[in-house]
Amino acid sequence: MKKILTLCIPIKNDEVLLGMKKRGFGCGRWNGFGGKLEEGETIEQATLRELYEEVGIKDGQLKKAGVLEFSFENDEKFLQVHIFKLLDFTDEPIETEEMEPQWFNVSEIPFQQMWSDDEYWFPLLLNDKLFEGEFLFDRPSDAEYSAKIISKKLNEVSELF
Ligand code: 8WW
Repeated sequence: MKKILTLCIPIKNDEVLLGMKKRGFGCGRWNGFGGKLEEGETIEQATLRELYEEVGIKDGQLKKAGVLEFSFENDEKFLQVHIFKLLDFTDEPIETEEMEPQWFNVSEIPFQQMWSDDEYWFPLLLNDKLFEGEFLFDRPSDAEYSAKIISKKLNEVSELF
């Protein structure tokens, strides 16, 4: 069973906007903004809706960055995450029930408090490379436990979905 998720990283100058997830899946970690597709939505529409719901931003330009597949040991399901950058936005980030937003300089991204795969693909995203990859984890992260990577594939590609 495949589940499609979106993930969006707003970027302005040399800073990225991340959110501290306050509840649910990925709670206690910094991440971009995103979530599940609703019925009838395109991936881009879902990305913009989640961005607005989680951090109050509704303008700017989406740029495709990568597609990653995540799975967990002893679990049939996998997540296919479509990753975008958001550029040229002017709306101010706001805190929501889901996320506490904070700007980070690109040289000070808090990888120790993020999903453990992020340190591999963030540099590609920041350098305008497109990428595809697959990560197998031992089990899902929560505030106390950082999922460990059992295997990984990550490649730069010339085109995406
Ligand atoms: N950065 N899974 C999608 C999502 C889901 C729910 C709320 C965002 C990962 C990152 N994100 C996710 S889930 C992204 C917000 C990951 C495994 N590694 N790295």
